[in-house]
Order: sequence, then structure tokens, then C-alpha cells
Amino acid sequence: AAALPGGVALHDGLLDRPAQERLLDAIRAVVVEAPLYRPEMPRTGKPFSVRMTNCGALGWVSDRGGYRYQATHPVTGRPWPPIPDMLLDLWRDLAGYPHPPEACLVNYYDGEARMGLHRDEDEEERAAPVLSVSLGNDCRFRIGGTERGGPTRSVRLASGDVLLFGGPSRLAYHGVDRVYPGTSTLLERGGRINLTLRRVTRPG
Ligand code: MD3
Ligand code: FE
Repeated sequence: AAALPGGVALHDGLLDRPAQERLLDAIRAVVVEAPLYRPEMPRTGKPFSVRMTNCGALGWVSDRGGYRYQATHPVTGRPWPPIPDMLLDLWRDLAGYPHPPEACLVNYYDGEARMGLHRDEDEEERAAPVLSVSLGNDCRFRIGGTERGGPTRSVRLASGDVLLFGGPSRLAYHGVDRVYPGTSTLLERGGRINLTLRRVTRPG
């Protein structure tokens, strides 16, 4: 794992092509149960450019009422499907945290989608890292410090890359500037999928 500043570990190309295909199959099965939908920004209701769904006991959602974790899909009303075993295994191997993740957010970026700089602060448990897996086209990922307006650096992420954000980087500002078309053949329709595994509640 390459060390980036502040407790970020980049496992460059950790998943080989067959592993990416197996994971993609598992995510396709999740999306059948819990379709991708477009969340809306708090207050304004402006739609996200990224489409989302979740698996796990809890899923991250956003609507006019705010950001939160909830146990059911906001469109179907059904519970989120379970987190695929492959992802639970990755967490067990890499997270260095003795409890399972509760939420896996599935983000789908088409060619135009972006995610502005933000911090992930809707989780009660801050001692757990966030684990991210990239599939499909490359993107330019941006990461800064824990204060808005500080310096940032960009990292190009490719299909099969796994990142772990622990320690000080857990509350770092981050975002996705752009997705580079035609840089992977994994997704027939192009675009990029990012999976983020999180512990939400403090273990009892
Ligand atoms: C750094 N997703 O879902 S993954 C998100 O590529 C999110 O879809 C981006 O930011 C994506 O919230 C970035 C990398 C990532 C995820 C969570 C983090 C970086 C992080 C949490 C804390 C610090
Ligand atoms: Fe984030």
C-alpha cells in the first residue's frame, strides 16, 4: 500500500480483472434489489449528478430533509440488500477495525457526473476507517485536509484500486473532479462505480 499524507492507504490495482468482474456481478445483483436513484440536495432539492444506492443494514440517503442513514431504500421502501461477502472480506483484511461495516454506498458516475468537495461526517463512529473501491473508468479524485479551503492534491484512481481513509484523513475534504471516458472496458456502458464501506454506529 502506498502511503499518502494523513493516514490514507492506496492499494493500487488490488483487485485484478477477474476479481473486478466478480465484484461487479455482486453489485449488479444489489442494483436489481435496490435500484440506482438520484438523491437530492438538502433544502434546495437540486438533484445529484451521481446516482446512488446502498447495501447493508444502513444506507446513506439525501433529500430535502437532509443527509442521514436509514434502513430502507427511499424509492422502494424495502430494506437494503446485504453487503456482498467479497466486500466484507476486503474490510476484514484491510480495515484494521474489529467490527463489520454497516453501510456500503454504491455511487454511479456517468461521463458528466462529479462530486464536490465534502467531508463524510454523518457517521457516529469515527474510529472506523472508510474503505473505497473503484470500478470502471478512471477518475480524478481530490483530497485535502480537515479544513475547508486548505491545499488539496489530486490522485488518479483506476478500476480495482482500493483506498482506506483512517486516522486524520477520516475527516479530510474529498471529491471527484471528473471521470475520464474510455479508460476501462469493465463497464460496457462506461462510467465509474465507487463503493464505500462504513461503520455508522458505535459498537454496543
Ligand atoms: C476520504 N465518494 O461517497 S471515494 C462518498 O469516488 C464519496 O464516489 C467518492 O466521497 C467517490 O462520500 C470518493 C473515496 C472516499 C470516500 C470516503 C472518504 C474518500 C474519503 C471519507 C473520508 C475521507
Ligand atoms: Fe465522501
